Amino acid sequence: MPSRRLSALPLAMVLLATACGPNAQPENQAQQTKADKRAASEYLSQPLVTDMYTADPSAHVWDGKIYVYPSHDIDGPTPEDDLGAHFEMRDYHVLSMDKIGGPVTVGPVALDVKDVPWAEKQMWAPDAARKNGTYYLYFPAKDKEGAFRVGVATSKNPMGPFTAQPQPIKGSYSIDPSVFTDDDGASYMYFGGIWGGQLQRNIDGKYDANGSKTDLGQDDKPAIAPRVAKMTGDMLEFTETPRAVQILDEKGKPILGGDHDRRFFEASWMHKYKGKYYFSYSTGDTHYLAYAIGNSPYGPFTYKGRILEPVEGWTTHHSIVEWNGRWWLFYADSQLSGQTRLRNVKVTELRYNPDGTIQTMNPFVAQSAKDGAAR
Ligand code: FUB
Repeated sequence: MPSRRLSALPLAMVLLATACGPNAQPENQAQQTKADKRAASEYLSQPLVTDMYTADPSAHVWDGKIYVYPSHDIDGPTPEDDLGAHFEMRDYHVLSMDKIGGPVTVGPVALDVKDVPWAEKQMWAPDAARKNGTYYLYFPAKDKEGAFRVGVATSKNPMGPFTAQPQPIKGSYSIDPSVFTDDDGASYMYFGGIWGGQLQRNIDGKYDANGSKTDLGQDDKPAIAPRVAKMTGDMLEFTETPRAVQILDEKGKPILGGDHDRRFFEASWMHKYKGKYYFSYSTGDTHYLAYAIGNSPYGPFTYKGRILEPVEGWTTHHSIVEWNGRWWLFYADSQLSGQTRLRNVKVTELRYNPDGTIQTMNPFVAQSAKDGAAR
């Protein structure tokens, strides 16, 4: 993915910023010294974990405890490019917390790419689900042909270790799986991402290695849509061919490909609030977290606005979960490293307006707010 000018903490500030995670050092401290300076107090929230780099946090509350399923960023050798080749992740670790703001436990390796028979590399943003006492870890990875597929692995423990199914989910493609279970017990997987996520190379559900590198290049046509598919009762397969998730503007027209401030890029998440379905996502190259509301898990969804303004680093990816009667946004930025490929997960409270819209947040604390706090 392209670089933006980054800024981050000097090492001293990083050490001060080790909010609630274990106190070991990040894997690649040398990178921090390259970064520009930004005080920890300028960020809306602090990294949950500082002894490893984490991104793409998918949070769930099970039996009152918070579990976060993140990507595990590593500092690999591949240069940064527009297709995210520099995101070279090879395994997952699960985080857990008894309460938000409390200590964070980092689990051991929950799944390693070497233990997934069909996968070769790039273990990107995962999600998890629970059904009948089994935990399901859903993850995208590139297969031996270089095509992203979505795999599933199971465990009796939310922290893993997970055992992968021998094949990816039939009919799956692209990245960023996110599984939502509705009140009636039916589960749906939302997925997809353009550019490096390859959605534009899977228009008919079949991978075209020579397809476009970015999007369809048709700015006046509906943007490429994320996908949704209902899961089978055993949570291991799709019951149907994935369908397009329609995101409409206020006039009921599809958001167009050229509308980079609002069109879907990656990082699908679904949550339900007061009987409505909230589909949220990243706009990628414009760096927003946006959301749209609908009346069915299949949509259509009407665009409503932004949840989060751009963070430090090229990309963020989020989840939204209710815990203890309040709603929380988990997201990531590059505060610790100043580098897009080495991110850290965070959490902050998410607030609704009385009409059900979400209050837009700024990932940086405004100067006026800081002045007020200092008085
Ligand atoms: O972490 C790798 C990729 O970057 C994810 O799959 C995307 O959502 C973006 O965060």
